[in-house]
Amino acid sequence: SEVEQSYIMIKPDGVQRGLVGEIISRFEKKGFLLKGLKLFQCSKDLAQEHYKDLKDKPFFPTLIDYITSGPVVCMAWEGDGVVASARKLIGATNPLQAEPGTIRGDLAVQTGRNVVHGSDSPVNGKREIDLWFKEGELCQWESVQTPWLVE
Ligand code: YYY
Ligand code: MG
Repeated sequence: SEVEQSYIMIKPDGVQRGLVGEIISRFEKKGFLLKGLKLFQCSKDLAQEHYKDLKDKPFFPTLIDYITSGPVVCMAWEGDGVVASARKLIGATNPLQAEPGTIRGDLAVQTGRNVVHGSDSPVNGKREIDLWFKEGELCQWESVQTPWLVE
């Protein structure tokens, strides 16, 4: 598919804190199309591959421990401009700097517990969806809302 997709993931703190519905709801209400969704406990290998660009950062080992500390919710969302828009909905990496109204701005206080991940480019959106979802786990479907969202 040529349509832009973003990999959005509710991190273990978001799952433990009962924020799954709240976070999914923000993307649903915005009007993007949900293509894949699962609760998943990931391996260290997968977490390290996902965050491979950060492997030399001092916080990398604790980041991997955190992401593998419990189940995450993996999502693939689709739509024109979804990558940048999702990053706006999510807010700044440091939740204390994230604007009110954003997910991190409303629901978190620390960079190391910032509840949600969003891809930083369409290329990484595709890379991360390929990494986290297997063949057959994404759905091809049309939402009845689409004609009321896109003219
Ligand atoms: O894309 P985003 O999640 O907003 O930030 P990244 O710079 O890609 O870092 C990924 C992840 O790493 C971040 O969500 C929390 C963690 N992290 C950290 O623990 N300490 C930092 N100084 C920077 C990032
Ligand atoms: Mg990032």
